[in-house]
Amino acid sequence: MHSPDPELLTFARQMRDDLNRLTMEHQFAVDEVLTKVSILRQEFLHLNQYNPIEHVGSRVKSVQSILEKAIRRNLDLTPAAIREALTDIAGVRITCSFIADTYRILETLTAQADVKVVQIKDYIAEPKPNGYRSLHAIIEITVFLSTGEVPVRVEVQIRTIAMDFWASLEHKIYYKYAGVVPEHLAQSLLEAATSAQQLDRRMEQLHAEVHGPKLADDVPDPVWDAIDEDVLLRAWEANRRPQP
Ligand code: 0O2
Repeated sequence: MHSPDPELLTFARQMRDDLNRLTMEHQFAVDEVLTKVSILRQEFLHLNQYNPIEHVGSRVKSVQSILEKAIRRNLDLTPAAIREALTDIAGVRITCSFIADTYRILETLTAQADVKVVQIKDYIAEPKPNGYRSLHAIIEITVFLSTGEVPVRVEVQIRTIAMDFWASLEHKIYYKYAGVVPEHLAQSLLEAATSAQQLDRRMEQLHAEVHGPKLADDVPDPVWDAIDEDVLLRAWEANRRPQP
């Protein structure tokens, strides 16, 4: 092999560095979102003695798969064009117990002041024709680097365990048949999606029946063990005084 053009070599190094930087920035953005989700999860558990999140996963696309998608989309192969067009370089997937929890998590996450909502797609209210259900949000958050602030977009998918189970099987089937799923399998998947939806509703009803609005009364509340009585009385007095 003849030695490469030195200019091309310099360009290749620059491109590699730019793309590595792009993935690094997206990894930082994912870390920020994971911290936010972890705080929401713990706060919810603290307030309600109930954990609405079953599982949280994340991934940042590799340089290789970023380039493949950019080529598929016929994008200009520049870091700026890739950054602008690809909104799923960073992905976070949150699996919840119940449908109501998916909306609650979406609302609380997107209401945060440092989270800019770019796009929301509600495939729970309006499932895809193949039966796919999930909430998708593209959010933008700021990553603070030594070189300055960078806005970075993260795709957040929020769904129930049943929706996630269905989506992961459908994904495998879709790839096995390179996107052309035989009719009988597509039909079975659609029926399975309906069953998953019914299961979600059933589980939510059961949960409401067991816990219902009386959740707070049912849970033993060890407040008297946590605060010494003298301290409690002093705090009570202080809080009853008119505040300046
Ligand atoms: P992967 O391998 O999971 O990353 P876009 O991402 O912009 O090209 P689109 O359709 O405009 O595609 O965005 P949308 O609808 O928000 O979907 C983005 C992601 O949601 C997909 O990413 C999947 O992860 C998931 N998804 C969407 N539709 C389906 C579906 O029918 N079945 C399953 N199993 N997952 C789905 P990628 O890049 O396609 O795949």
